Amino acid sequence: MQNITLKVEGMSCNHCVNSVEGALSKIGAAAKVDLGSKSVAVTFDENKLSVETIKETIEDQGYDVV
Ligand SMILES: [Cu+2]
Repeated sequence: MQNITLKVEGMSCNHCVNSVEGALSKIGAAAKVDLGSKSVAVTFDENKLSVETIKETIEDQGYDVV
């Protein structure tokens, strides 16, 4: 398993948290959003998912990975 922390712009409330965490959960990644630091900690299996896929999944929800 691999752990990464991404900076994400645009998340402002619990709806955003649920959108990001839910979308990542659907592709098999465990995510924890921290609104205070505008970051998302993601744990995933690097044999099944790439960082690029995770970034795209977050951006598909309407947020910007910076
Ligand atoms: Cu929101």
